[in-house]
Amino acid sequence: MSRTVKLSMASAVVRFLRAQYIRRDRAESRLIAGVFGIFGHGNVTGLGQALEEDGGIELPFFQGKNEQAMVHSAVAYAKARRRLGAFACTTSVGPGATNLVTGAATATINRLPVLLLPGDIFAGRAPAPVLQQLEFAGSQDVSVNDCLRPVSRFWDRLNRPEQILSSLPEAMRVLSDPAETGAVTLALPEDVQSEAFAFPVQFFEKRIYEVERPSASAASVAAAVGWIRASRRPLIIAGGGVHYSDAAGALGLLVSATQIPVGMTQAGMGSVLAVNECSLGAIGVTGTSAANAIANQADLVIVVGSRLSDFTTASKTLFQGREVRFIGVNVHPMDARKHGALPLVGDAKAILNQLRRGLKGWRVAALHSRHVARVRSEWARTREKIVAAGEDGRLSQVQVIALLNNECGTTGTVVHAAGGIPGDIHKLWQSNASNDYHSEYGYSCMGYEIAGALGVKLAEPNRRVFALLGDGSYLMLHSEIVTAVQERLKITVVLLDNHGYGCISQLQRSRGGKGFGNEFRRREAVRLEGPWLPIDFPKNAESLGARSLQARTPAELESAFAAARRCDGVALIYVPVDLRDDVPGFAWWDVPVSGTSRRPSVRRARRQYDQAQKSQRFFY
Ligand SMILES: Cc1ncc(C[n+]2csc(CCOP(=O)(O)OP(=O)(O)O)c2C)c(N)n1
Ligand SMILES: [Mg+2]
Repeated sequence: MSRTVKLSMASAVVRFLRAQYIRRDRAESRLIAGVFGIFGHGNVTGLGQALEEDGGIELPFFQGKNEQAMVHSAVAYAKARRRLGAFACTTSVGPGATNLVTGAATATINRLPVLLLPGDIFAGRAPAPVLQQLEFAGSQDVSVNDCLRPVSRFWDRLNRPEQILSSLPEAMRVLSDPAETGAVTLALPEDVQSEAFAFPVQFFEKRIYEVERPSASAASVAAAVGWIRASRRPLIIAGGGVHYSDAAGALGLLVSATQIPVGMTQAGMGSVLAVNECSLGAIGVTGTSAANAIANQADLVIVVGSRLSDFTTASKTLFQGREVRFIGVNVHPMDARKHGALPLVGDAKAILNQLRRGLKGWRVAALHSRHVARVRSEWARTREKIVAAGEDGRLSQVQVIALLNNECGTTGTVVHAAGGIPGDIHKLWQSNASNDYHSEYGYSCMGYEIAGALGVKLAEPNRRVFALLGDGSYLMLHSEIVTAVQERLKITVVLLDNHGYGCISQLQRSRGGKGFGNEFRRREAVRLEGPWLPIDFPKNAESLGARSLQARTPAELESAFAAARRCDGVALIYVPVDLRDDVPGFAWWDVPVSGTSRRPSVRRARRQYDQAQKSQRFFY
């Protein structure tokens, strides 16, 4: 008989998590690096007690201020760690648990590991309905935690302490598997957390989850090599999978050997640096003129680690080459086969090395390289014009981006997620380091930025970390400023205030609409068309413990950066900017315009929409 130890179920969870490790390429680290938490009656005497007694330095506790934000921090941590480490998030029952849903979706869509441990209603049901229990008349086997099922890659409710013996190893398998990973939810009924049970001692021994680097089959690599050798205008799309698999080096070698140009998705930025003569920068709806011109005529697109979202494919209008075909390099078979691609299923680094060996001695035609050089220099000239200072001397959003790009150099990382910023920064950013650009554009979740910056700083303490966000995102979720102050984490928040949901307002107007519901104005008569709301963002940040700085001109921004550099804690740089759309776009985005309207501008926009839709292509 195996030896046992009597523990509360919550203590057993904590002791188990402390002993889990992840390893890739012989580098080993803790799979669960720490726990974010907010306590309530649903977890304080269970998991809270267990963390206090058994967490130790191996499982440090960080106090969240909003459950959604905790998951954002955890997502950002996992992304910065290239999935070689994750955080757990513990919550109470009810609202604490449902606040996790948006964070869980953010994790899952970005394929990033996060362990969610919401408290749940009593398994024993004696006091039912417990405080915050939403009852379902048709079943007593449902709680609000079931909302987490469709946004989780693994979901379980542990109604008996011994269920963790089978459930926790499965949860760890999913967290550490590159193809399966995402949010993993273990709902922990509050009575079960506290229940004592004799667990086998062996359960708490060290376990290592090895992240393998599976290669693609020789036959599929040979077929892909044949396609590439036969191509005249090939293009590589680098997505987040390049970073997750730590494959930027392998991509660099392939590209320098073959001269195939590279366009990058939001998640793939930094895969090749701006100085690389094969870098076309951003691709897609928010892409550069260079990347989109090459994509438009490509006869072969090699997609590496991308989900091919509508922003990357310009809603399926980007690839107009008559006989264009696709090769899909991806650890997930679903993504590898998108656009009817020849699938190379496996690890990006391993497969890029296979392709390089297969392509030995081959490089793209000189004609293609000359075309790439031409569109690159055209784009460089266009970019210069876009970021040039305006005549009024006031800072614009694009100038802030260009100056922040300089400020980051090789040692800083920008974190962004939603609003007008992602589009402009994707197009204009010039990566000086592979990890200088952290975008959450899978879910593009407002409010990710500051919490995300905190997560990046925990993962990469030696980097300078900047959260770049709009006033709307700030208003939605800035509470983790307090957590950063609490943890003495140095982060710099750059807040661009355009008095509203600017990018949505621009979208509305660009589709023939009148400004409606997107500006931060007081109500006048029936509409929000009165004076601007007097929001004092610098004071708000200061009240939370941040140092506030302001900048209205490029010179003021430079000195604010210098002051932020000297500041040990959280600094907020407040920059008022205009609500204007002067950055050119080089691709279409499918946003349906009303089929009928009293406004002539909307009817015109609908005709343009119908026309543009004709360029959509489907590949099987
Ligand atoms: C949680 C969430 N709610 C709504 C949206 C839709 N949305 C995208 S951008 C945006 C406006 C963001 O405003 P702000 O942060 O000020 O940036 P701006 O558009 O002004 O640049 C909205 C409402 C979203 N992406 N995320
Ligand atoms: Mg705004």
